[in-house]
Amino acid sequence: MRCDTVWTRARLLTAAGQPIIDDGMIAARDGRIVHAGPPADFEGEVIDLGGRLVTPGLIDCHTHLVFAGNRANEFKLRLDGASYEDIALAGGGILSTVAATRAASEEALIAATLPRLDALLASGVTTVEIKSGYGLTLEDELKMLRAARALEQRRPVRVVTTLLGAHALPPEFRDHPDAYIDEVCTRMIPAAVGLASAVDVFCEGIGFSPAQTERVFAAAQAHGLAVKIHAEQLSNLHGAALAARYVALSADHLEHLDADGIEALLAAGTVATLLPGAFYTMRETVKPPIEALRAAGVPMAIATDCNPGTSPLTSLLLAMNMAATLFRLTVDECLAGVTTNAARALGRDDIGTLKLGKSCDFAVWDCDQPADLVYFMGASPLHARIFQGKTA
Ligand code: DI6
Ligand code: FE
Repeated sequence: MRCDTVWTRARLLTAAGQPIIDDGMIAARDGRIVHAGPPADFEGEVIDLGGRLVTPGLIDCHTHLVFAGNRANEFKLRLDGASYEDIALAGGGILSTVAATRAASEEALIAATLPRLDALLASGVTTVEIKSGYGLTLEDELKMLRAARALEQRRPVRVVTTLLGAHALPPEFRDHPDAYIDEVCTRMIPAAVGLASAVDVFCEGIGFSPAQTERVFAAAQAHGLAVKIHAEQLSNLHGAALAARYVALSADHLEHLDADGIEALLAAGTVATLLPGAFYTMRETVKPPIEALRAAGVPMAIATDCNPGTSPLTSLLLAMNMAATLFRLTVDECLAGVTTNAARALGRDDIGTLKLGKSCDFAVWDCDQPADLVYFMGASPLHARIFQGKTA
């Protein structure tokens, strides 16, 4: 059968947890997979992969990749003993990135983000989720979302955008949090339709309350947008259970998730997204309840949470290593966390596995087993990245 491109001699992993197909073949037409499996009769441009490991393209399903400025100084202050909260209360933290991001043009944001995006692509990423959340005004939140979407014109990558207007209380609303939530619900969410596919909230003592979170979720659903949540990162406000009531795509962080929250996530089909980079950077001590999530069968995703404060991490491979080393996820769980379950955390059924009709996004690795991808830290064994059927 005619197709555009045929890749041969792959050690082919069509989906996390599946057996590897030695001498595997992938064929694509118009950027979609028309075959992924043992050798078959397909004609097209032939590319010999020389027995290298092939996995679905990796998906980083939770990042704050677009921002201006740098908070290495805060990293130094924390080494000198200051806490994340001390720094935030002194006007640093998220609000210092907000000031820099508001001052940056859309083009400057794109330029500042490209090196971080290139690092993710070098770790085999073909799809990346990018949140707003450092603008905190209608104009600046939309500027961030436009900058994120514009990255698709600069690099061969899929960008999925999320409105995170409820990331922090901006200085101009310092004493009026509910008025700011009004701004998010009545102005930002309607304006984000068409620019973002989901709405996220930082539900935390230093963020927004469950009641404020619920107002944002109701407004998102009224405008046909999916919801996600930063929940149970520093305390248990039962944000995950609230998100599950709104059939959230994912609940993220979850260090302080309890049994009721696990049950709610399972019932709603909401993905538990683990962010080990923030756990590591903040030197947290309470781990997410991995064994209970595993026993319950809640799908777990892994992401970098790349952001300038709590997770300055631009390697999804290292995020997998941290998930295995710190949280004791298995190799198969790590691979599923950055493919199958990451796609589900974005509400996407066209990516995450190498199956008929899906986008032909895959990574070719200079190694022969999935454990190599989780085990090594630092150098990326990426040999080639294929996005929509073309070598990227
Ligand atoms: N949780 C986090 O860890 C980041 N945002 C959030 O909701 C922190 C973002 C920052 O410090 O810039
Ligand atoms: Fe985050």
